Amino acid sequence: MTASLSRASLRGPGLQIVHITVRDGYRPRTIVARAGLPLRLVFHRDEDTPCSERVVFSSPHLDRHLAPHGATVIELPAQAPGEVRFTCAMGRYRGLIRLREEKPVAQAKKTARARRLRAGIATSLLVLLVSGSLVAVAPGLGATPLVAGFVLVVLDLAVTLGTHIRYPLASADQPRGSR
Ligand SMILES: [Cu+2]
Repeated sequence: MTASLSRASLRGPGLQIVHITVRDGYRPRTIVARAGLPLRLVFHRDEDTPCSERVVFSSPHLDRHLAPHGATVIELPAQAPGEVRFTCAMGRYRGLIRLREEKPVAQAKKTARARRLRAGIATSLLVLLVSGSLVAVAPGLGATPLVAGFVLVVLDLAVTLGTHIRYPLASADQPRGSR
């Protein structure tokens, strides 16, 4: 059983892919994909009725032949958020692709995580600098400031890296250097 709604899966940076079965209609009928990324559609046409011979897209305007009892790959270019309709030549089979922007919330979380990591590293460097200076300025204190500094740095890094490992910064589905 194929669900009537399917989310395009991400394959490495910059590629999303979805498989569609063509038989008495399209399954899934509704596809959710990310806007601004190319979308690869693999049509598996399990019939040879003339009805499903061609698939026509609303955006971009494409009209493609689908091999009977075989797979046909159709690449859609990156597009703005919105809806793309695809139908058979007669308009009897209907499918819909919803192109959505990546959730701004997820984006904001990534930015906040990056900021936390930078702040954590900056704090560590500052603590090392201060404790190092104390040793130089007040030799009477011995190595105490340095030891205390190291303990603080280790604690700080543990907290920072702990957060970082739980929510990795570089998510694989984020295309590098895209606009
Ligand atoms: Cu048709």
